[in-house]
This record gives sequence, C-alpha cells and structure tokens, in this order.
Amino acid sequence: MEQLETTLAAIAGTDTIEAVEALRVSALGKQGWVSALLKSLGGMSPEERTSTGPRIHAAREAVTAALAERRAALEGAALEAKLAAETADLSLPAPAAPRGSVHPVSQVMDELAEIFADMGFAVATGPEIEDDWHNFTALNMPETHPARAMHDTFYFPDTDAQGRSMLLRTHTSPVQIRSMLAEGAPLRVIAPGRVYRSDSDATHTPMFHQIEGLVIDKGIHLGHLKWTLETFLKAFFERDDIVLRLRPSYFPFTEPSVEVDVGYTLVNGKRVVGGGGDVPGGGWMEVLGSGMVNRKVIEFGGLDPDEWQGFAFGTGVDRLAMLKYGMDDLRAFFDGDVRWLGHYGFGALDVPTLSGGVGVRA
Ligand code: 2NL
Repeated sequence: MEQLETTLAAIAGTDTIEAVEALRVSALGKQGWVSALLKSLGGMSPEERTSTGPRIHAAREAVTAALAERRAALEGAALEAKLAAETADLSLPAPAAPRGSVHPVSQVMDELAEIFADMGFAVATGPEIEDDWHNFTALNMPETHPARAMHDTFYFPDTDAQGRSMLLRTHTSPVQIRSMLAEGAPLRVIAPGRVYRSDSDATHTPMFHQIEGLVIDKGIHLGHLKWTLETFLKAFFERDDIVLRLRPSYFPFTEPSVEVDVGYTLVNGKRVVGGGGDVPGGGWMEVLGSGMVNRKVIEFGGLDPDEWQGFAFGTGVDRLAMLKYGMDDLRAFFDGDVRWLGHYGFGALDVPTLSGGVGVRA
C-alpha cells in the first residue's frame, strides 16, 4: 500500500503538532484516504472483502499509532525546550509579604506601661461602659456638681439593676476606683484606655485615649508627685533636660490640683519638649493634670483618708504620641489610612524596653 508508506514517512518527518494534525485529517478524516478505503469495502464481494479488509484495518491502526507516537514526541520536545528556556533567577529579591504596623497610640501605650512598670506601677483595666457612680459620684462629682457638665457624656437609655445611669466612661478614673475597692492600699496603678466625650472638631474626637495614674500609700505628698512625673517625662521623651512647672488648678477628685507644664524649645518653628521654659525662645506647654487625691475620693475607694494619702494624674495618650512623633492632625489617628500608618506606624518588633529605648524605630 503505497499511500501507507507515504503517510508514515510524512508523519515521521513532521516537526509541528499542526502538521501532525493535518496528516491525521488527510488519512483518517471524513475525506481521508483510509476512510475512503474503508467505505470501498461495502462494494466488494465477500471474498475480496476477506482478503482486503484486514490490510485496510491494519493500515488504519498503523497510521493511528504513528500519529500518537509523533504527537507525544513533539509535545515532549516542546516541554523540554520551554524548561530549558525558563530560568529562575535566585538573585532576585523575593516578593515582599504584606506587613501591617503597630498604631502609634498602641506603641505609646506600650511605652507608658514599660516606663511605669519600672517605677512599680501595675496596669489596670476596666469596662468602657460604666455606671455613673464609678464614673462621677465616686470621683466627688455628685448629681448636681457643675464639673459633670464639663464632660459631654454619652448616656445609655436604660439604667442598670441598681437604677444607676449607664454611660460610656468619660475618663479612666473609674478603673482606679475599682482598683482601690478591689485591692486596697498601698496601691500603684496606671489605667490606660479609650474614653468617650460628645465632642468633635479639629483637636477633639468623640473617642480618645487617656492614661491616668494613682498612688496610694502613707505619707505621700506633692514631692512624690513631681518626682514621678519628671522621671516619667524624661523616660518618655528620652531627654534629661525636662523642666516642669506646677500651676494651681481645680479638679473635683484632687485637692490641691495642679496642671503640669513642661518646658519646650522651638526647633524649625515647631515646639519640641525639652529644655526651654522661662528662657528666651522657650516656653511652657500643659501636658498633664494632677493633684493629691481628694479625701472624699479615698473614702469612696473604701479607705481611711487619715491613714492613706495619694496622688493621681491624667493625660491624653493621643496628644503624647503627637508630641513625641511629630504628627500634627489628630483626626488622621482614626482615619485608618494605610499610607499614614506606613509612615507613622511601628514594626511589631519595635517593642519598647528601657534598656533598648522606649521609642526605637526599626
Ligand atoms: C487630665 C487630668 C486627672 C486624675 C486625673 C484621679 C483619679 C482618681 C482619683 C483622683 Cl481615682 N484623681 N485622676 C487626677 C487629676 C487629673 O486628669 O487633664 N486628664 C486628661
């Protein structure tokens, strides 16, 4: 069969899958020569069919096998060529894995906990949904006290089981009241956390972060307060030239009460904490409120004020973060913009330690 030899030779000579396919169509396709021979069997005598039939079927099988073999060989060669051409350049940098960052507020809260832990303070936490006894009454702000109006409070519509109004805490002071009641004296705690006031403009957000500290012991006086705050501010701002000025003020929960100003100097027109104060080019800025704990508050905390005294202080964590790391818009803190976080955020391993520095950035 001449056509068989020609076809087998042609298949062996193909060098593309397309050429193999064309030969399959020309032999086995509807119009192909093998199909034509198979059709011709119908017009043959039984004797002729018996002698010719097996040869035609054998030809079809030979063509089918040759096509499959050639196709497999060409596909194998194509794969080999592709593998040979593709190389992995191991000197290229690996694609960067997406990384989150630690929010400056979280970083500063960790720094504060580290600094105060070194002075023997424990971290206390408490509920953000409070009752008005823990948030106001126990802090010497009874029902009609004008200071209550200073706090624009978010109230819940319902009272608790004891008939107390429920609210979003306006400061972290209720946490310290709970610490006094639960732990007694002596006591050294800081209470960092979220607080809420119905207040919103360029410098106030309805939720912000506060940290308060409370020391209760025997013979505590304003000297302890000033030393503690000075030591804290030196560690936090990582400068030894911190100067403080205590100014008389008023808070219902402390008596006497003082505002704490820290000296600043101007660097490129920006106020930077450290140095300054009453010198040319320097000035004072308020960073904390504080005072000796009011006798009534010590009583509300379940302690005898003739036996125990203490000092307390409070400040805004968001503002401390802005002062230390130089952001100038408070609202960006709560926008959740990853570009802002990429710039001001901290790596998860920038853990503050007093030996390594509290504000190290990777
Ligand atoms: C401020 C001022 C202050 C306190 C908070 C306090 C807590 C207890 C007893 C007495 Cl349990 N005082 N806290 C005292 C003075 C000032 O915060 O400017 N905060 C942002």
